[in-house]
Amino acid sequence: MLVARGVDEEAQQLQKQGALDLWLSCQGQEAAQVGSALAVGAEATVFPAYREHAVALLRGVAPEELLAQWAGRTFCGWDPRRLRFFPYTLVLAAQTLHGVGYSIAQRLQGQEDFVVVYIGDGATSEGDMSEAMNLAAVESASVLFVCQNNGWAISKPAEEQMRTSLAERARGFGIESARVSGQDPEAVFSSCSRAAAHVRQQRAPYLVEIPVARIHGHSTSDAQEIYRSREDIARARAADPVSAYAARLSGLGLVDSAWFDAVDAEVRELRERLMKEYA
Ligand SMILES: Cc1ncc(C[n+]2csc(CCOP(=O)(O)OP(=O)(O)O)c2C)c(N)n1
Ligand SMILES: [Mg+2]
Repeated sequence: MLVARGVDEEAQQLQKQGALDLWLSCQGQEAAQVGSALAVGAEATVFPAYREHAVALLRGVAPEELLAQWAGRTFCGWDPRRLRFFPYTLVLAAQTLHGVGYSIAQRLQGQEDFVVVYIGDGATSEGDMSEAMNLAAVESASVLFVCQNNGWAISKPAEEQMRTSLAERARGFGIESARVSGQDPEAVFSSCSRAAAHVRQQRAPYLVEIPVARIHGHSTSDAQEIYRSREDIARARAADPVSAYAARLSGLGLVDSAWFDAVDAEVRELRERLMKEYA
């Protein structure tokens, strides 16, 4: 979570300097991403949206590779097949059908068919998501949908896009589901571990909805202060899962200042590498 935060901070800086064209921050969503990515394990094939930077880093995407697309150097940046981490998909919800189709095709060929699809709350309004959920349900596809609900589709609040939770909507398609706070990585890990076990054992889809607090604007091209109240932004900052989890582990005596210093040094080195490559 700390490494993802550092890479995200550096990418935002590089965008300000003009080295990147755009950056979509994952700050506030690290616990949801790390907890879910660790729970599903290395065999799962992941179909991300475009903000899953902590998942990408855990799958083995190098920070330089992660930034390449946003510098306009490539359409992807990493090897999707080797890492089992598909390219970021900016066409909202297209990855849901890619993921379900991939899982079905893998099963037909007798190959590993466990797929994880990440999606935002706003993108679930796309027809593709409904098609993907229905197809996954009727084909009993081994797909885990992970919806990070950060409450916003750019400036459109989630309350204006849906009348039920995503977890409830999934059940309407015949997909079992759970809802777990994205504040605590361990709670996310437990919930997603149970969900992954369900997908593997039942060979059936599952959806986990994870409410998260988006700390920054939608992207570096967005000024969230225009449409979002100061209190709401302050609440998101105060609920920061990275500092909360760091404080909790310190309080329990599980990590000490030497451990934090070592992580800091690792993050500094990564940031310097990124500066050299892109600035
Ligand atoms: C098909 C399509 N329509 C519209 C857009 C423009 N767009 C980009 S991101 C976004 C909001 C998505 O919100 P959400 O799914 O909640 O993801 P978040 O950015 O909050 O992580 C929109 C409308 C797009 N990229 N693709
Ligand atoms: Mg959103």
